[in-house]
Amino acid sequence: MSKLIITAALTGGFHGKEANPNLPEQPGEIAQAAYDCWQAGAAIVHLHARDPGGKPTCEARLYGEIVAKVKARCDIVTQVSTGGGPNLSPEERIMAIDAGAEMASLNMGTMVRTRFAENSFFLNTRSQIETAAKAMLQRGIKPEMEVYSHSMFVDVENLIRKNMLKKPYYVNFVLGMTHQGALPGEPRHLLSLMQYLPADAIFNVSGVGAAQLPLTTIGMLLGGHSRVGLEDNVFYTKGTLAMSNAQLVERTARIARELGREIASPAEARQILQLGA
Ligand code: KMH
Ligand code: ZN
Repeated sequence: MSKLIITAALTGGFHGKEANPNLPEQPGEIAQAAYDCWQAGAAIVHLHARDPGGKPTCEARLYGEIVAKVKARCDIVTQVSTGGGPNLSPEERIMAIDAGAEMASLNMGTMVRTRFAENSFFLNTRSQIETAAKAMLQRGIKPEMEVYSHSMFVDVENLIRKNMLKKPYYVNFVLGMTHQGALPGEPRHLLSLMQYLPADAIFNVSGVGAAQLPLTTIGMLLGGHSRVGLEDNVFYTKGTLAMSNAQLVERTARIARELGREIASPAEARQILQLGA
């Protein structure tokens, strides 16, 4: 197995400090959290931007400030979100790719929210996905394809067939979202989703809420990579809020070492994912 790439998802586009006061929202605290996660073993940082009032935004200037601040602190791989938040349109969300990051998320299908703007669409049509993939390819940005259910592999295959992706194809299984169209955070879904991975794909596992620890641990045993952080889960254990994103990264690194899986540095992650190739 390759070394384990740990991704830290610090902020997200939904809950904020009301859910956990340690969740970083503003550029300075996001850069500090990225640095702490880098020291704890994270090789990639998944970034969302918030305006001064804490509202999700994909404004390139603000995103650019965050990416620059993070790069000034350490060599962690920067990954911006094009998922944004429930208040943002696909056209607004794609602006994030001009923030100067090495990677960006690419959500591989449309779902309906059942919380946070209930019954609104998390819109990702095939043409929007293709437009985003082409824009990332032109900029040398590596997409992380966010896959929430089996049917989204139709769009993964579509991008591959149309040469809009470079190998290795990077798939992040996101399990446990409450959106209609997403799969619950259960190991059986992870095992079945893995059957759909195309050749030349590398996978990562993200679990939302209580699913984060068990699913990311199973994922690392299956040869995958792991994403943890307050974006996906604000608790350390049942009823106990996590002290920081770094605390969640430290635990995942500790578990991996106990399981005999070494941790990839940012430089090693760039090699494994062939960033900039
Ligand atoms: N909210 C996560 C569960 C994105 O930012 O584009 C999935 C995500 C998507 O992080
Ligand atoms: Zn995100």
